[in-house]
Amino acid sequence: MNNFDLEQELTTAFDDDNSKDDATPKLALYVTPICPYCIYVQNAISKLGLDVEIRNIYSQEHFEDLVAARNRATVPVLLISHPNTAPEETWLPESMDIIAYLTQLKATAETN
Ligand SMILES: N[C@@H](CCC(=O)N[C@@H](CS)C(=O)NCC(=O)O)C(=O)O
Repeated sequence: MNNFDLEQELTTAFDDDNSKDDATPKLALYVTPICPYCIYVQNAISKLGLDVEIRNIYSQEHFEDLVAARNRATVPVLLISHPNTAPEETWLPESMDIIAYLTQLKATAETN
């Protein structure tokens, strides 16, 4: 995700036309328990105090969803779901990009 896409994501997430509850994206992080990059992202999530569902890909269902979406099983990947806008889902890989997105999401939420 480049800076423009990131900005679009954040703008969509807190669009004035939507109520805050409807506009807030639902977040799920695909991980394995032994992946250091995943632990790194989960520590950042804890520090930011964000509500992110953790999906362990040792579960067949989560593994299949991840591979279907990305054609690979590399983790961590953040699934960003917008219930009311298109595109409905964004799969964001790369631990540093995930943390950058979540940090900006938190900052944007605090200023709204
Ligand atoms: N540059 C990536 C590295 C991610 C990575 O190497 N993940 C490992 C686990 S720690 C993995 O999923 N390896 C298995 C694979 O790529 O199929 C990041 O920072 O997120």
